[in-house]
Amino acid sequence: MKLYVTVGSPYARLARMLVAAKGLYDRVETIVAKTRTAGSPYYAVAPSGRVPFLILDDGSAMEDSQLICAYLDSLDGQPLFHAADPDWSRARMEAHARSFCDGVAVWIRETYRPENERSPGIMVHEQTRANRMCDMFEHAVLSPAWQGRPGMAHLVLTAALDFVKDRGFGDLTEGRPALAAWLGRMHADPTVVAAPVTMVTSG
Ligand SMILES: N[C@@H](CCC(=O)N[C@@H](CS)C(=O)NCC(=O)O)C(=O)O
Repeated sequence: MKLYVTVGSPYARLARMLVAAKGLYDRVETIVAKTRTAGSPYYAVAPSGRVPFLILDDGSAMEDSQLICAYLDSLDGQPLFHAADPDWSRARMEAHARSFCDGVAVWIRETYRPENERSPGIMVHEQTRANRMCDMFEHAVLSPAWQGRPGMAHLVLTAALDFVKDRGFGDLTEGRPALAAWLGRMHADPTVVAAPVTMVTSG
């Protein structure tokens, strides 16, 4: 299979985390895609132009980190991050984490625009949302579910928090000791360590 990613995308990092956690390096070739570029050859592979994007062995294509992660986790019949039966408490956690990640992606993407094209209103809106949600996470991470075995919610929240910090927009765990301790634990997790925020690539 071929997994298309970019170096800094938090969504692509989730797929990379799954490749690491499930030991799929020999089955999945990771390729850095050229996104957000007019006429990129990547658009012939992925019409949406987004990452992550997975080409299966039979040539069929799959996009969206949620679907790709569930698929990669299912391959050996022993999912690590997805419950076989619906687990509503974990599903709720993941939805909160994804909502947070979607917001920070909009916020940071806005900063990629030339300064005179940025919307200060959108940036403030997203930054405020991110802070509100981190206040919620500060309490939530003390619960047994967040303290327990990592699931997709844990990976998504980690990828999003790291993305903001890595891009130079601050440490959202600052002043939030429970969230900081929780993230510290996640950074010690082999899954997270194996798929760092940015990756070294030969291109
Ligand atoms: N909901 C999608 C979001 C994927 C996404 O927005 N990826 C961004 C990178 S963080 C992207 O590919 N951007 C390229 C573009 O907008 O053209 C997922 O979970 O995979």
